Amino acid sequence: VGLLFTCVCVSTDILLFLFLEHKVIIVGLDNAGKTTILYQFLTKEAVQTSPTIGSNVEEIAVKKTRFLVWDIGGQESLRATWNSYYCNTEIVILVVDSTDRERLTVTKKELHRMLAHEDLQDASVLVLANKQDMKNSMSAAEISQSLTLSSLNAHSWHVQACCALTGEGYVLDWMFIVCFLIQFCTKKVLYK
Ligand SMILES: Nc1nc2c(ncn2[C@@H]2O[C@H](COP(=O)(O)OP(=O)(O)OP(=O)(O)O)[C@@H](O)[C@H]2O)c(=O)[nH]1
Ligand SMILES: [Mg+2]
Repeated sequence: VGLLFTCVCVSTDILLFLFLEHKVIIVGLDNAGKTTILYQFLTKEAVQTSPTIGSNVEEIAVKKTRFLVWDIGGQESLRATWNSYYCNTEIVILVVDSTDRERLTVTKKELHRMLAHEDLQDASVLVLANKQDMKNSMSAAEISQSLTLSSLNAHSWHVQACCALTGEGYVLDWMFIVCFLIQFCTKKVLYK
């Protein structure tokens, strides 16, 4: 009976995941490439961007699953407003400029502060190590270590190297499948 109950719960979770809309926020420091990533997802092209004041929001559908994706401006003066986007967020995408070694400690501080917020307790984290086309870019492993991702015991996370200009490193379907797997296999299913 226990196994049957678990199977029913898992199936319900999968169906709910597939047919409901999910809220995603894209955060990271200014110039990390967040807006470029959002529109690369949508248009499959590198669009010309300017610094985001406030946010951009787009709905992205992957088969029947819809994601409401908020791209939030990363300038220092805007970071205090990030928390107004946290409510009901299921997936946090943190974009890192992999060439920006100097500000990685600032990113780390922002990430850990953000994940301490009660509205993000159930959110999964996808870190995109962007700008891999640039010389001297840090690897995904280096970024993972500098951000101390392994200390994120309360959150499911995954780090992925990518290049927003070419779209290399994140095939949209694949990325959301990863989000689905980390969110449901590690949290919702196992801890039910
Ligand atoms: N070489 C390279 N440049 C990139 C890449 N992704 C983004 N850029 C460039 O980085 C700059 C900043 O990109 P945006 O997408 O506007 O950055 P953002 O994170 O949205 O910045 P804010 O809106 O200020 O928070 C632009 O000139 C992009 O063309 C990448 O993968 N490689
Ligand atoms: Mg932007």
